[in-house]
Amino acid sequence: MRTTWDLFCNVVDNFGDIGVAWRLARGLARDHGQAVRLWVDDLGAFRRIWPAIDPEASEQSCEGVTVCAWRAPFGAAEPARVVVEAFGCALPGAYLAAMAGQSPPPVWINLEYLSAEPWVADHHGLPSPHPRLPLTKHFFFPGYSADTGGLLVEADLAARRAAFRTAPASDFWRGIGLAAPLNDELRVSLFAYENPALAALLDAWAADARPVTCLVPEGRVLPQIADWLGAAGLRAGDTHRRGALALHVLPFVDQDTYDRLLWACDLNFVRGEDSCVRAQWAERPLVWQAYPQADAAHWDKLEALLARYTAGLGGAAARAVEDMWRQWNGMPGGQGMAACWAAWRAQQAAIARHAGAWSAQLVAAGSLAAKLVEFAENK
Ligand code: TRH
Repeated sequence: MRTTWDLFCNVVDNFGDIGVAWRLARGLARDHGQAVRLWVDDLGAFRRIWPAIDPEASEQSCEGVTVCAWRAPFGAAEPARVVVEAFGCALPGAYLAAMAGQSPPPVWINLEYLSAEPWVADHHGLPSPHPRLPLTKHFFFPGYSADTGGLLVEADLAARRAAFRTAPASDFWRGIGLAAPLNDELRVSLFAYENPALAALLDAWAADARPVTCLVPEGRVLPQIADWLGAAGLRAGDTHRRGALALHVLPFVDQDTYDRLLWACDLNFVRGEDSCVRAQWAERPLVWQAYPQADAAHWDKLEALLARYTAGLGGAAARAVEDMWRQWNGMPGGQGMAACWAAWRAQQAAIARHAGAWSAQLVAAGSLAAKLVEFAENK
């Protein structure tokens, strides 16, 4: 049944809020035939991940979704049957009042951040009655097991990824201005926050016995890389070589092209939430930098995902993954990046095999959009 949905997204910082909200909106519209309105308060940030977005338009249609500028004061809008606030962004007061005036009231869902921690399953779906209004909000937790809200995944993701793998790799690389990799070359994508471990990682790549090509989308790590190179600054299109390492700065690309970059690379450094999930679907090894939190709560998140991810790996390969992720996230007790990189390199083949198996296993968590539709229908 075609149901109306309003999704609200407040862009706090970075691209994760809009990245997740846009992927969900597209999935609900395309894979589930829902009528989706997406309210976004920063269309400029949205345009970075989806260049077709017009940052000036109050309302526009894109990929089957009605995209609305969320501005203050919020004008009159009839609430949809299902209302999703992404990551606890507070709904406009006038809209909330309009929801309370409906009979029956809309299904109201707060989409939470993704975590692999075990407590997520116990909290998924819990209701929270509004203190004054006749409305109940439900907490919807994405997660890595079947008893959570699952993961964002499109119905045709596996087919698109398989088609990509059968096309000549050189087509993709040419499209982003690069030659196809040499036989013994390692291609790495690097999407990261500022990171004290970065210089040591670049040192390790420059000292590698085989060529390492690092592709860095424009963003927060460029000043640190420029410092390491002794360059005045970096921008898209720049290329630098140090020892075995070739560094290319890429423009920030749209979400679908970024997916293809992840599918094409041998190793992906990712961060936050959405790119981490996309790297897992890519069937390629990944190193995750969790979004840093003041009380180091992100280390718990990191350990929880590591525990799941390495469970089916075992032995030296599991240790190499654990050590590398912990070192990259600044956890105490590591043996240094040079040793981590050497160990990771030695286990690369096993880690690469595991990446494919992990991606296949991940399907059991279920599709977040499908589970959200089912959840809303049951309410
Ligand atoms: O940008 P992020 O660091 O977002 C973070 C996290 O989501 C974090 O959990 C949240 O609390 C914080 O924001 C506020 O990382 P993330 O989640 O990977 O989002 C990046 C998005 O950008 C993702 O949808 C992929 C997309 N992207 C592109 O479209 N093109 C690109 O070139 C790159 C590098 C990324």
